[in-house]
Amino acid sequence: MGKTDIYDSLVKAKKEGKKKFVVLIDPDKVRLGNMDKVLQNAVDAGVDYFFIGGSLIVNNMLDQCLEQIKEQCHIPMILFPGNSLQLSWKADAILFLSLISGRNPDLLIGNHVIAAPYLKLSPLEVMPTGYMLIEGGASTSVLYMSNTRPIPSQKEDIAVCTAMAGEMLGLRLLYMDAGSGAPNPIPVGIVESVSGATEIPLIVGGGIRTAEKAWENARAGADVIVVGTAIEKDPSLLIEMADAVHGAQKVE
Ligand code: 1GP
Repeated sequence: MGKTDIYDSLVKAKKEGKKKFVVLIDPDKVRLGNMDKVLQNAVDAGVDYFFIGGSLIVNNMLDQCLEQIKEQCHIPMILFPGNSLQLSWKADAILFLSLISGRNPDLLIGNHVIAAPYLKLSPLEVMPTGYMLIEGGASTSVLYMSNTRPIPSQKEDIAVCTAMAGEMLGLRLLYMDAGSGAPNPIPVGIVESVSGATEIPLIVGGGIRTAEKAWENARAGADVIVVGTAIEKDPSLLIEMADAVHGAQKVE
């Protein structure tokens, strides 16, 4: 198994104005028995990638979850690790997240030092990602676990400067997240401002519950839209959300 070229595909899609739709699978939340429906819908809807991870994984189901997905479809699996224990060679790639909205040194560089030798040996494609938590109206798991404060959702200038700094430091993706299950998804204004101020692909997620909101954020400049909770609750939403995101392609 070799390294994938997922990053290059994201850059190419961005240049062409094409939008990508990602389903977040939290190995703890999706009971493996229920995965069949999600996987079948994901194939039918043309889901581009799976993100696999959660703030905590308490059931040690990561490897089984990755194996089950691989048995049933060819959609690439990208690790979205909540900590450095959530690593597996069974995935295709990893978001190597630096939590640039926070000031917790472990999540800016500390855990990366621990994970680096493992990742160097692994077949995973490593994608350095500036991860930005934006206030989403509740104390989500990621806020508690990361011990950081999110960027206030009305402070667009802070979000823009943080994203620009991440890009200037050489990070290759930006991920703005309101946190899983956030009551308020990221406002269009911040997506527009951050997207307008940076060149690298922009991932947006957290609290997106409708196809309209997914479409709106993609039109505002998100290159990748991530949905987890809404699809865990209702797998049938997956198809309309994927259609909305893919339909948000910018035609010049
Ligand atoms: C969280 O962006 C993801 O990290 C997805 O959030 O579960 O609210 O869709 P939801």
